[in-house]
Amino acid sequence: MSNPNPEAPLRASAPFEALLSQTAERVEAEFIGLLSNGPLATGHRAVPRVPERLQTAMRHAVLGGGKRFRPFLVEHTAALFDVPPSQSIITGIAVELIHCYSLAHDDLPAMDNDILRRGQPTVWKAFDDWTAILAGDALQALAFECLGAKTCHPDAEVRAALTVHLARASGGQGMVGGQVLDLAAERLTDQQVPTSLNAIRQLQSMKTGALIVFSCEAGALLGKAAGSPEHKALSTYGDRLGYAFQIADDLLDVEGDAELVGKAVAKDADAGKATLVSLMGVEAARAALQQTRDEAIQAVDIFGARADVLRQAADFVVKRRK
Ligand code: GRG
Repeated sequence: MSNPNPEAPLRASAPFEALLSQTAERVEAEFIGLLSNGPLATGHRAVPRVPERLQTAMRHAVLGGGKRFRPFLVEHTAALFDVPPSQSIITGIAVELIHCYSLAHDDLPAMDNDILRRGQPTVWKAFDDWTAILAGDALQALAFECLGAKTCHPDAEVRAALTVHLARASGGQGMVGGQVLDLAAERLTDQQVPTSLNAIRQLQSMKTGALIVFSCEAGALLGKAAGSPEHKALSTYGDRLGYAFQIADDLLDVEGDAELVGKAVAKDADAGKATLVSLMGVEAARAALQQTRDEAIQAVDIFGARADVLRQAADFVVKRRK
């Protein structure tokens, strides 16, 4: 479904899937512009051309797939503060660039050694490992360039807050830190393998949760509501949603269809890895997923009916099959 007027406020009454694909179309169009090897559309002067091989690998990593769930969260949390999609999209693009870089690196032979992502060959498989590493590096740099651009937000303090929050969510105390804990537990014999539910939850809240929390808090930051009760509510919502997302991902690894999911499944189980599902069991994991969804929905009570889209997003996470 395409939106004839990209400036138009979002209609929260539209079916959830239609809203999600509306965001996905916006994100795709923005990425095509950003990675078309012209001057970057981030409000800065024209920059030297990106080498063609790098550009092609970056495009492979970001285009043609993905639910774009994180930009969706940015867009719809920002809408609660009357920030239009034409403004919030740049922050959504920044977080999706980080997400895509993390997937390109996670799929490398040195990490998860995956050959399929979003139904396509992974970046290293389509190119080689050094190109995939460097494409991921360049996507990460581009994410922060986006946040520094005036098109992201006219207020430099808001841009600085977004930059600090995204750096923390994606760096050593967030996604990268969680990935290190995960790989260290799997590979280093002198490391304690996290076997308690709490340890796994902590790891996952860094590895997967932090970017989702950022995506939800971004709305409050863009709406100049940092530190407000509304900001706190979105942070709690993001935390619960991130946890639900991870349980659902672990359940998909156990029960999912590789063709639909677009990547290998049963990897964790085959590797004998402790996951939320292996520790709780499938039935208890389903119950925890439902309870976490309820907590996410409750967290946004403060916004009343305006947060209905976010409530639907929590349901989407519970029901997703890919
Ligand atoms: C390499 C620094 C570094 C970090 C990797 C994100 C990540 C950290 C690893 C991915 C492992 C994984 C499968 C985590 C589960 C949650 C997750 C991030 C799933 C993929 O995200 P989706 O479902 O994917 O939003 P799409 O393709 O829709 O964008």
